[in-house]
Amino acid sequence: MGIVSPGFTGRRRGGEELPPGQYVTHEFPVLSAGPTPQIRTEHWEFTVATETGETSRWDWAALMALPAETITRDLHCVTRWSKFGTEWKGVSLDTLLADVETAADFVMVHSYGGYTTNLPLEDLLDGQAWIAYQYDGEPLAPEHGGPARLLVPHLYLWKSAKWVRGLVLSDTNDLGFWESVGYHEYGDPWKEQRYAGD
Ligand SMILES: Nc1nc2c(c(=O)[nH]1)N[C@H]1C(S)=C(S)[C@@H](COP(=O)(O)O)O[C@H]1N2
Ligand SMILES: [Mo]
Repeated sequence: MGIVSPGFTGRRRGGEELPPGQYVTHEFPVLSAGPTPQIRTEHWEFTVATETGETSRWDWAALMALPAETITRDLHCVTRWSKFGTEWKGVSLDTLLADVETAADFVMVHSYGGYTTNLPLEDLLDGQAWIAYQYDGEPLAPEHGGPARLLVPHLYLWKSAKWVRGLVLSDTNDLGFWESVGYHEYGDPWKEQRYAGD
């Protein structure tokens, strides 16, 4: 038996972890479509509204009381930078949505400051998304979305809404901020779904 396992090329798992058209950066660029909102945790809340109008709320203490996970994931921005191995701490959307009754298929994510982004509800479930409040062992910096942001690392990073304030569940796939000006409604980096029609 060889010491090198089949398929291992000396790069990251067969060199397959960099999606097409991306390059690696070791920086952590800041991309914000407007000014950075300053949200104090004592004023922070996160809400989930269902398609029938039921609303669930968490204040900061309630978020902190939920079981958190530390996860390491690669980030892929549609402007072509990717950052490998970023470490986050946050609460899984599986935990937050566990008691939310819904038959909706879609979600509009809303941020403090007015940013929105849309995605299918199933992309927030099954260990794919978190409300993240620590990056690299430190409280999440305001420019990166602190006190808390959505993290959905399997989609292009514009889906990971910074300063997240809530989800609105819907039967219809309405378009968010970037999606409504021509970015792809789904945004799978492995399929290079950058713009509508890709
Ligand atoms: N609220 C909000 N969230 C946002 C954005 C934004 O402008 N406002 N930009 C998105 C885009 S395009 C990217 S690439 C990432 C950038 O996250 P970063 O600034 O932490 O690198 O945040 C996403 N989330
Ligand atoms: Mo982006």
